[in-house]
Amino acid sequence: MTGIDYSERIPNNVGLSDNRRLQRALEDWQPKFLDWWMEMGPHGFQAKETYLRTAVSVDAQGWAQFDYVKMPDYRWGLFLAEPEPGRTIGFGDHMGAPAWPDVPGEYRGVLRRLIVTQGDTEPASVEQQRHLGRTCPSLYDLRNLFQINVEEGRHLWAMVYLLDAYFGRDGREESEALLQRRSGDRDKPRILGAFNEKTPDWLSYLMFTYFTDRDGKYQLASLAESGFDPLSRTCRFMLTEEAHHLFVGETGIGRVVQRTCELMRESKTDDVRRLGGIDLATLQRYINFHYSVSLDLFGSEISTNAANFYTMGLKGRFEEGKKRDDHRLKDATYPVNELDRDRITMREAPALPSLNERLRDDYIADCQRGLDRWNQIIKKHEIDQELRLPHRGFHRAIGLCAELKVSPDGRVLSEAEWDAKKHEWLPTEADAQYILSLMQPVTQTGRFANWIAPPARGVNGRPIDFEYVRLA
Ligand code: BYC
Repeated sequence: MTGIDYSERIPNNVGLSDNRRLQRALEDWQPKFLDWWMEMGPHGFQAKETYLRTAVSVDAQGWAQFDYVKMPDYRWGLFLAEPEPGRTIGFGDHMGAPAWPDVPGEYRGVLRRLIVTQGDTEPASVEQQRHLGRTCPSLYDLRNLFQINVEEGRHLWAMVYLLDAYFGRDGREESEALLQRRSGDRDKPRILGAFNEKTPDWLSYLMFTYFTDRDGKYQLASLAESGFDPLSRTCRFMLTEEAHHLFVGETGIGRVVQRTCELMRESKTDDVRRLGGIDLATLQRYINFHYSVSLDLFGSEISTNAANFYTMGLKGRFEEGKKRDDHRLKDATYPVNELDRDRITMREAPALPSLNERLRDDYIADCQRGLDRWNQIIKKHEIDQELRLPHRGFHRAIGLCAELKVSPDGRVLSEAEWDAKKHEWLPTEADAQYILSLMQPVTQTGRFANWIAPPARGVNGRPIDFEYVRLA
């Protein structure tokens, strides 16, 4: 069961050939997916051979195989993690009951919406990143971008499988709609805010893979706890792929910080723009932006939706199994933000409707770990500056702070105060123009753009100067 059957038109480890109805539905969807990929996938590189990894089995040992592939020939398919024999539901009203092999009728609508929301982000991110290839800082980075793009495409397959296999005609309609919405399109936008923002340059992309892909990690981990077993198994396998996306973000920003520090040391100035680098102040503004739009992805501090998802056994907490409480949370409380006139304070709120905030807290602590590592790089260069996460209320569009103007250090401001300062805190038009001016493609093997340091090592034991994408 762990091996993936590549002799079939749709590679899978779900026994697709035994389910003719599902096979037909997915074979009908496959060419539409490919049309979408050709129209909205990486622009200008579809015919180039890229050194990509493909899943060959879903167990912990060596699930990946690396080889040159043209992206449209990538074998997108359906992969579920191994079933856990005797798995029971770990939280909510059905705690202790056997995990559901099928959708419980009464939760059908809610579950479908959760799966559609998750599924919608996957093609959205590919659309956001489709023009980056032509300004790549190196072949190594170009390859990593394409790896992420094909895997986001596969994550779309993962959600479409659930919709087609378990939600009948409604599911098939949702699968079609996932290919019809477009990131940033005013008439048919993607569902969540951050997935309609632009990713116009490589700094934005690295920030996106650090901050926004990390939301993916926390949402997928919560869905991996689901009582609906096929969703749990799908998400467990997706998480193994997600790790690489987070690696690209963390090491990518780390390499930018490294290069900035080298330039600062060489020239004894903070103003590394003169030398074609990205100054720490600009990096801080990009962090502020991407972190705040990613915080919005967790929903409101107080959410009856979140409470219902949990009580119904559909979406758990991060690492639910490791928590030492009753896993029902009917009487528990959790600290959330509150507005006390013009100050943001904390209060204990009922734990169930606070679950979005709790997941956001786990996410924030994880984000901070990367910043600590980047700050270590700065310190190693004996530079007395630090990158910081802004206050959680800063620049928010969802939840308690959506109507407020909050400074990075957490003060509630008047409109006038905000307007006077926002250019110091968020990327400006001039920042964006400067970053765009740096986006000159570097495509010789082993060469890197001046604004980013080379990585510590290559992919899959290959050297840094390996021909990761064959452009000739
Ligand atoms: N933008 O009760 P509330 C990833 C809506 S990333 C626009 O607080 P809830 C990836 C909300 O839908 C992970 N609308 O929200 C990363 C609700 O509308 P309805 C994606 C928003 O439901 C990089 C209303 O506001 N996965 O995988 O508790 C690359 C009230 O909100 C937003 C998931 O998100 C927003 N930001 O929580 C590739 C997991 N936030 O229902 C991939 C599945 C809220 O009143 N989704 N709204 O019409 C969920 O668990 C939940 O839907 C959310 C929202 C956590 C997103």
